[in-house]
Amino acid sequence: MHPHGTHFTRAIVRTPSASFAEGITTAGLGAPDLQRALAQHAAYCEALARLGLAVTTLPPDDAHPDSTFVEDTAVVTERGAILARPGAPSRLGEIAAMRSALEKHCGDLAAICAPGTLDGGDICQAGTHFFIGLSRRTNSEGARQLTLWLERAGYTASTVDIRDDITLLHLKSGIAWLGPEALVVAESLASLPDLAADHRLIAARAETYAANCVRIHDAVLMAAGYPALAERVAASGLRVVTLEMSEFRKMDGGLSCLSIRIP
Ligand code: CIR
Repeated sequence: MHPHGTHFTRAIVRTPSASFAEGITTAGLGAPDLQRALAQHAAYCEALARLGLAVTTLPPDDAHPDSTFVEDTAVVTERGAILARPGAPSRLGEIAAMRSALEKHCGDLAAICAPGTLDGGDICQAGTHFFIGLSRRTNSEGARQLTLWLERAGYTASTVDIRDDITLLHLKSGIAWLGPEALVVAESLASLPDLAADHRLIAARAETYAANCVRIHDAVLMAAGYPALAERVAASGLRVVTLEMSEFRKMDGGLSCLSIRIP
């Protein structure tokens, strides 16, 4: 048995659109190459399939350049799913397609309502507990609504305020729960008491990008090119699978945000 939050049967992804380079970014790494992004996306989907997940691919949506970052549009748990309400106005229109896609697999959906905002990238499931990042995208009202919903489902939740950390877009840009074996934490968040835990793996500043990784079954999907963290994850007993993420990084996207994973 895999711990809660690490076992999945299905994933929803969305192919990057021709407008991908017009999405929001602060990375300063130059424009992404669409062909390369498509190839990296295909390899990502293949990795999910190899882990046994049925992958549903939504068609590209030119009107929403950031729509390949599907994770931000919903929070899916073993006990139901809730639609998010992205904090960036240009991304609000991404929810409709996700609603139809998710309804097929998760039944009735709850939803975060205005004035709440919440990006799925701010939500980190750690077993039956959820860390909710308060960020430039997720406000306290969004966090409050999600907390109520999670508590009703029998989970616990706590907030982690990352608004002072200009290096991180979302909470999960800086942490990943890999099961009881390890909580990956970016060095810039390491002093936060909310994230004190046994078995922490601190990602050095030069490897912050790799702190956004995803455990699926006994494997951890990690961005390629960050050997120190990869070695430490492997030493915790999990199998590391690396994926090229350069074009998504240019658009501030982490590895987790390219999929919604469904238990
Ligand atoms: C945005 O700024 O919303 C997108 N360009 C990137 C979103 C990345 N999402 C994530 O890491 N969960």
